[in-house]
Amino acid sequence: MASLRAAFRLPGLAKVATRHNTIAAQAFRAYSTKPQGLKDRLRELIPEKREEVKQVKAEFGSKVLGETTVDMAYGGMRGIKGLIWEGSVLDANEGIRFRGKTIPECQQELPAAEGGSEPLPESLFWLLVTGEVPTQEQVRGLSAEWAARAQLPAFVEDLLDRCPNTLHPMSQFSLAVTALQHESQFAKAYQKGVKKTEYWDTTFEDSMDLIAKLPSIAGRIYQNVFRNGAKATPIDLNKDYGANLASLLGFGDNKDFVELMRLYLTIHSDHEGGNVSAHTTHLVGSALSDPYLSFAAGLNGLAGPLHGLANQEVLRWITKMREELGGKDVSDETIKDYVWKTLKSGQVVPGYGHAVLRKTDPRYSCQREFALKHIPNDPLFKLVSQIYTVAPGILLEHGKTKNPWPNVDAHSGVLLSAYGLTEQDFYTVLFGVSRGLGVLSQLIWDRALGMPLERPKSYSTAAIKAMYANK
Ligand code: CMX
Repeated sequence: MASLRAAFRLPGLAKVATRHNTIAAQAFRAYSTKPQGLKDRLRELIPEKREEVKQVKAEFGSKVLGETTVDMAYGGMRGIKGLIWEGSVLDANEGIRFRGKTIPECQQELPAAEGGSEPLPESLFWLLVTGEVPTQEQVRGLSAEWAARAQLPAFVEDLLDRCPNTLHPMSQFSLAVTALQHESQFAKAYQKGVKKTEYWDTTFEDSMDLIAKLPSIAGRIYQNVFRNGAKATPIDLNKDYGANLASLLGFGDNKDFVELMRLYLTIHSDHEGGNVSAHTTHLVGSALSDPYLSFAAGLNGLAGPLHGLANQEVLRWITKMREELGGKDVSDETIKDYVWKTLKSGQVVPGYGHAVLRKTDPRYSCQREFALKHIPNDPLFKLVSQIYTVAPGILLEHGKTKNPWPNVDAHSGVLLSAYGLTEQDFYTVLFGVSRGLGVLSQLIWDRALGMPLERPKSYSTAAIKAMYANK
């Protein structure tokens, strides 16, 4: 409760509070009748978890997790087991489980919005933080709390408004998150000498503020870059996170798009600890950089074409294929030729392959299910489905990639595009909004468990030769 009161005292929020005073008061009253907020539950769980980790270290601390070969060190540390990540675990064949639950299980068990069927991202965040499925009331409380914290400080709005339209949306996103560091309660508490055991408290507050503000940042970038700075619908304190994001983008009236946002934000949130955006956020956070600086670093990693930017690249790649065909029908043969052309020119086929997965990504499959339900006749969806039947065979024949199957990014763009969100350069920003839920829930636990500075050992090639040559 204290956290929500604090949120109402934030300088940025004061301006909105004037505008939405009545609604805010209603939201706060509604929230204050809730039995238990997320922070209260977390406060209860932390001592239990600290004890559990202490026991695990005492009992299993000397067990061997895996061996590291020279190839692994040169090969992007693929397969090296050296991280702890509480929210999710990725199985190469089955795909992701969030706190032990598969995506279909989350779709079944996590609270949805009234009249909706997709899980609310709020409920997934609760699950990631606590390991527990929240009640409808707890989820509503979280929606209200995030809506109440969503307002950006004026200087961040100005900063975004001054960015040239030609600056990539992901760079603007990272810039805005870095600038929000001005608000960090963790950084201020650290300067005042807060005790290590209390780090989690302000990390939680910063994470909640940051997650709450991500849709506002994304909406402002979208309106500025693609809608000539049109005024977006303001945050509605009675709406959920996905619905507010949809409104800020200008698609709030389309209930299917709102449902898509809820699903999208849920499935892109977390993919265990070793992927670039998650690992980077964790690594930078281990230096006790606050949640804003840590997440901005993670976003910069997400903006790489081998990671999150692949969702933008997939649509570019498909658009280029259509252009090259000059209006002729796309057949299996033309797709084959185009995939081979891509491979022979030394480029990757975007949306295919994965560093861990060895089967079709369940995040791809559930987006396909959504498309079959809502947009079965969309021409681009049909084309993406056709590519799915052709590309894996060619990647297998090519023989390089260990996983010829599609990943999450092969499908997200076609869904967005079907509802009119056609600006591909923006797609990774939506991935970034969702990724905040996963990496920040872990950062809270990193602080609660006192995770130390991350500092693996590296060697030079000369050192490797000296270790093993002639031995
Ligand atoms: N197209 C062409 N070649 C591919 C390929 C693809 N889709 N996927 C892998 N390969 C190549 C690799 O580049 C590598 O080639 P070299 O030996 O010449 O370096 C070889 O196959 C072996 O790679 P791998 O072990 O199968 O895959 P990695 O773990 O090295 O890389 C990934 C994983 C995702 C970077 C890679 O599959 C790829 O580049 N895919 C296309 C980009 C993409 O969709 N990225 C999004 C991933 C999901 C996400 O993070 O959002």
